[in-house]
Amino acid sequence: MPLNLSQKIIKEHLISGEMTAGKEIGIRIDQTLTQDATGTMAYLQFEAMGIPRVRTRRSVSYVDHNMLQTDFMNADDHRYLQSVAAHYGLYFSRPGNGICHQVHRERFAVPGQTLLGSDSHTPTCGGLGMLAIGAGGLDVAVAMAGAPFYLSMPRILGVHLKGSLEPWVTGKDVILELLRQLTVKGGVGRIIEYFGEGVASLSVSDRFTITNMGAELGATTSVFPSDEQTKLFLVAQHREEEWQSLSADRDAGYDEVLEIDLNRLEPMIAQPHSPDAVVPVRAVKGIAVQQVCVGSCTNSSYHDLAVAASMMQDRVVHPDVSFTLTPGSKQVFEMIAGDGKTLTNLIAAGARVLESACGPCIGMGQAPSSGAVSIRSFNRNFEGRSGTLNAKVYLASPETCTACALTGEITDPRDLKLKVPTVLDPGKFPVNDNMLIPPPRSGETIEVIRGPNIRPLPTARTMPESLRGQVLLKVGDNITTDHIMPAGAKVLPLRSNIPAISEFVFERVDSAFPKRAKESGGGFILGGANYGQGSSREHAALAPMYLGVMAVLAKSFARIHWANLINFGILPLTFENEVDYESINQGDALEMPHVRSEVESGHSITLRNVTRNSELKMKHAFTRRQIELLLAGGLLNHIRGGSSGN
Ligand code: MIC
Ligand code: SF4
Repeated sequence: MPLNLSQKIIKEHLISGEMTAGKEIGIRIDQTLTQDATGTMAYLQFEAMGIPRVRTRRSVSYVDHNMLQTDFMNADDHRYLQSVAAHYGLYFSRPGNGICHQVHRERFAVPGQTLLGSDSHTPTCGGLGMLAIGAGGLDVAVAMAGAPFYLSMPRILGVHLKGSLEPWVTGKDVILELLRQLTVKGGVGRIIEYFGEGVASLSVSDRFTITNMGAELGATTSVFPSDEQTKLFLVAQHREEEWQSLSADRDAGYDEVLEIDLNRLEPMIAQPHSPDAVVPVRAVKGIAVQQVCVGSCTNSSYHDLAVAASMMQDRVVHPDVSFTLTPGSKQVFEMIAGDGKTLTNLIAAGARVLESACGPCIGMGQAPSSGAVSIRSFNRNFEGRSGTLNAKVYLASPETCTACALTGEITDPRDLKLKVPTVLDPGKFPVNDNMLIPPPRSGETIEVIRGPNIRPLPTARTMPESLRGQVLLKVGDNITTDHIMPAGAKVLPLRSNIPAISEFVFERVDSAFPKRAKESGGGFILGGANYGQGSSREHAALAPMYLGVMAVLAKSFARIHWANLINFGILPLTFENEVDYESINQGDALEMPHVRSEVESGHSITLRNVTRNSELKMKHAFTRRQIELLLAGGLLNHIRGGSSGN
């Protein structure tokens, strides 16, 4: 039977299950990545498994999120990560070496291999023909231990690309158009596979932008064929031997197909506060802009920065605008510094060049002024994520961003009538891996150094026969993990300290939540559709667990968060009858009298609303493996209990 590319890679890595959409499969993981904000937890969990050395082909620990060192906490975490990497046999990418997804694509991604990363934008490497999936840190820790990664077999959505992009239209506009059409829920349970004659016209930088932001569709991952462009990129990275040609079989089918005519696209922009609130730039032109940021793992390649610099040449940033640029990696930084014009032009134009890291994307500095309009080349514009609650963040291509920085208002770059920048990637990138520390041959004697901010992992209790508690919070649709567990410069340093970080759970939604949860001895959360979209941060499950949350009752869940809840022993349940959502209110006392036996034996769970004296049914789609985890109180308990957990 002819296979599409996703099926081919999955088949090659399949350890258990069959490739039928919706059925659980287990796949072998070749590579893993972590970043510092999720990595400390992942390595604490890995350590708890008692395995002497990682069992993957390549595992890399990056430091890119928690880069502001305003006290000892982040620096201590960096030191812990460096020592733990050496001890257990991982590559360590030092702070300053760049954003994990940018560095990984440059130095490690291999077409046809699998990658599991504790960051939701791990699918970026799908731009190079990899099957790259984001997951919670605990799942990544388990993969580092050599166990398979389990997921339900996604549906494969084929995106047929036709034609080629017009000047000033970019990969960012392709993915923004897809977000416009499919919304932030449109990719859930799907792999987005690109095919067709339009693929060849897209540079690998454009492909990476598209696969990166496929995360915003809620997709499991996105993947491009590995072709001549891929080869050129790997040759330029001095890694030609890792290239292989990969694409779907000629007559392969897809579960669904969508067509995009690249020639018909125009510059697009996502409006506040969701990546799918997309309109053409011209529809919102003229809105005054106070900040512009080019960077993040979506758009911080050499190409992106060189285009911005060429547009800024002999011009100056508009007086009302603060314009920041972030080179995605040290390699990109060296290139903009070394080509004799990019960095010089940017500095001369008044741009603020930041260190290679996530920076403003995760609220690590550069919070906009009150009520400011900020135009960013990033991938997420959730409310408050920038660090300023009432800022209005828009997402657009580096070209559109730079046009706004020049004029001080939202501007379609085509309207500036500038010469179209011609930036070609060099035939050879400057490769200097001196900030990547390879794993030592044996790490046993290397001491793992823990600072006082690294606190022991909290443990979950096994599932009791019945659960009783009140609805601690009722929320609507599309609640993000940024709502549940905010990031930013104040909260991120507490990622290794669950008791401390749990004080911030739902801070921007209802700051009294942690106190209420503790005083009531735990309880339930009531959610709408697509609950937990966005980041892979398992703290959005771990911290609520610490506060006593026993179950989340929602209309539907985002994949990674759903898996994280299960991993930490919190029941994610959906309504048998969605209208029941309306009948439950915050503060209602609920009871699941036979939850343990019902989870064990079927798919339906009885929920009593004690306050309203009514009864309804919840359901779940757990596999046998997940049921065992839940009964044990989560994956770590399950592993410690003697079973492999997998
Ligand atoms: C994000 O973009 O939200 C993050 C910060 O990279 C997260 C990971 C995290 O919360 O540490 C992600 O996307 O998974
Ligand atoms: Fe970092 Fe932003 Fe990318 Fe997340 S989305 S990995 S915070 S640059």
